[in-house]
Amino acid sequence: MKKWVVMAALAAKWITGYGQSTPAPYGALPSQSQLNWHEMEMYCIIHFGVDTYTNKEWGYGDEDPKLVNPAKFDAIQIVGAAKAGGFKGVVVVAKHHDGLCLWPTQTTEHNISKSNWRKGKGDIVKEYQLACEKLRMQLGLYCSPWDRNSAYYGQAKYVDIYRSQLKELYTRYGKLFISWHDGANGGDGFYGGTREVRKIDRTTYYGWPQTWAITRKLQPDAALFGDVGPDVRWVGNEEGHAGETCWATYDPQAPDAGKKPANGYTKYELGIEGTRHGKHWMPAECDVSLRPGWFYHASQNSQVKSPYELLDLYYKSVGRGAGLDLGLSPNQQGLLDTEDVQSLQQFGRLLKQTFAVNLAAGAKVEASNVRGNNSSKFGPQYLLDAGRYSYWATDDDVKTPELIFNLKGIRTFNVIRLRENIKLGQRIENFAVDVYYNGEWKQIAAATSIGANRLIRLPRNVTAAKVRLRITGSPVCIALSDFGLYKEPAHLTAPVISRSREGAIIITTSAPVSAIHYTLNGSEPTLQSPVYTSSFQMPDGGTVKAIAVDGTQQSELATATLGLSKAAWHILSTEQLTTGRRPENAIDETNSLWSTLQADTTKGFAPAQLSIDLGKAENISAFTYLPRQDKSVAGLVDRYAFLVSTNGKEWQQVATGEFSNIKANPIEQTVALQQPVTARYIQFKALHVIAGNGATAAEIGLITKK
Ligand code: FUL
Repeated sequence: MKKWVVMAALAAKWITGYGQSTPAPYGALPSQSQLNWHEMEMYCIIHFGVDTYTNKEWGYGDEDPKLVNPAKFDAIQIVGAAKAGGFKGVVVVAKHHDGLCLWPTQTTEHNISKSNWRKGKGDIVKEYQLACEKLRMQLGLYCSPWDRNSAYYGQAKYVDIYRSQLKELYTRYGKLFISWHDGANGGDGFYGGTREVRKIDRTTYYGWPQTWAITRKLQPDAALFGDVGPDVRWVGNEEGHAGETCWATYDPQAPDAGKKPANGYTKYELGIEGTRHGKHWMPAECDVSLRPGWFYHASQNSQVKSPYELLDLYYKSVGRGAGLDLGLSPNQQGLLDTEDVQSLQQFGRLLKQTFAVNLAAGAKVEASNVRGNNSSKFGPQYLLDAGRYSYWATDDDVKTPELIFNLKGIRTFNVIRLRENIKLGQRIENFAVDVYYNGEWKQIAAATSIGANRLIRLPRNVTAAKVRLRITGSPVCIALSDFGLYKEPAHLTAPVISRSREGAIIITTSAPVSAIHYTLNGSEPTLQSPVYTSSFQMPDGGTVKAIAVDGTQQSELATATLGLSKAAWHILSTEQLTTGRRPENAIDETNSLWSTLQADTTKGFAPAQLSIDLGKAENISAFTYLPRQDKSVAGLVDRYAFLVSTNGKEWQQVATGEFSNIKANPIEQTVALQQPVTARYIQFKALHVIAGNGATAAEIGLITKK
């Protein structure tokens, strides 16, 4: 008996030694729900609710549910547009921080049944479920843990309510692919009328282990998304890109010194790159909105991302082994605007066009090594089939093999795709790609992490008949499932529109073109529109649209919505309150900073202000605050006041409020005044900041309605 065991072990060793068996998995491995998530690659997240009607990004929690009345709401239109874009599912925000539940919940009165929409009988979440079923899209749900409406927020009772909400969502709407838990937590709010600040410890308050146990039980196939997982992590920005190197594995840690690393409790700043050899399989999700904000704001209608901007984000998220979660913002009617639908459609077409044909298909592949010489099981032909998990493998001790693809002829490509069989873990450290050109090999690309997907967009077209892949580093043998060469269609990049401190509007292109056509009345430029020849002035601001044309090619549209010209503006000379970087930087039309941050960190935050003389009286309908764009959160203003004056001495406050979500999404903030005012002097007051002892601004601007 014993003898047999020994012999069996020896036989197994012999087999492994010759690489006949499947390579041993390496490191952390994905679960079934994570594999499904990786295969989806892209999905959308839909924000609609009271904010859609109040023009905010975060509701306070005191909004009347009657505000919500999407008369033409059509989930098929919205989910259909996502599908046309190539997205495989949608995450519906069932409850945002304002607490209004978009389904008829038993857990709180603050829900859709209190609206007039469909006479209080409607269920928005249900509509999405049905649309997804019809269009064969996957459904996910977002139920914000932070609830600015609930009187019980901060108490144990609220956690029970939250769990009951999840239970309802998990049991009424079919199978979910993801349960999405945002990271914004605690702060001021309505809280049942107390209107106070409530702070919670987000590492402990929600009792995540028990809460997640509910998900596992009721939705065993759903991936759990949170700042640090546990299944999918936040990439750490709301700009839609992962790091150039991005590992699917992760070692989460609490950011606070002294706290033990804890899986899924707190944000970890390194989401963008992940952790090589990390303990957990926890790939990154890159969330970004199709518009600047997550909710619909008419003022952002001209800022819908273009198909090529989306394609760029696709390369920087999905192309780096992460997922792309694109925000959609239905309007007050409950529909996506035409621009949004068109951009999605064209992006979907572009993706299909680019990836329709693998130019490496049919290539004769020479591999420097095949595991156990067993080509039928581990041969390189598996790199060129459609399977994500069929793969080419090498012997255990072969970690830097090479492959030569003898293409079926001379091919021109500009995108390279690689995928590992992630069921065996993330193995490869780095690799390079060469082409055979004029009798020698020439390197055209090199990169690091692969995992579920790696796309390399080459700076220019490459034409070759022979391509070589060199794996340049791996701790273990190779298990690669995909090698592809693709051709993204040629296009002209959109022109760039900017304005100088002197008010000159300048339109440029990165490469020479035959002409730039532009309009100033909001219409789309055509070949008949005026040709841009030199810079011009637009004292009251407005919308500039431009296209570049070269031969038969036409670029995408560039749009700039500009406020009042700042040519005549100057900082009030009496205003010497700042100790940091110059106040002038806030009106110089660049991203340079005005800052009152002080080096002495023992000093607390002191409200800061900036007063500007406009040179003449202007009719002001809104002001803008562009927060710092350098990724730092120091001095980011999240509570403001805005004052005006006719003499620069007596001031009248005309707006005050919060810049919500500015930390995660530091985009330009536009605040419309209740009523337009005429004034020569303005003052921006920073009442509160996200971090640091002073305030910062990249730009302050004004909008006029003539
Ligand atoms: C964040 C939220 O605070 C934003 O409002 C938005 O919902 C975004 C997708 O997640 O955590």
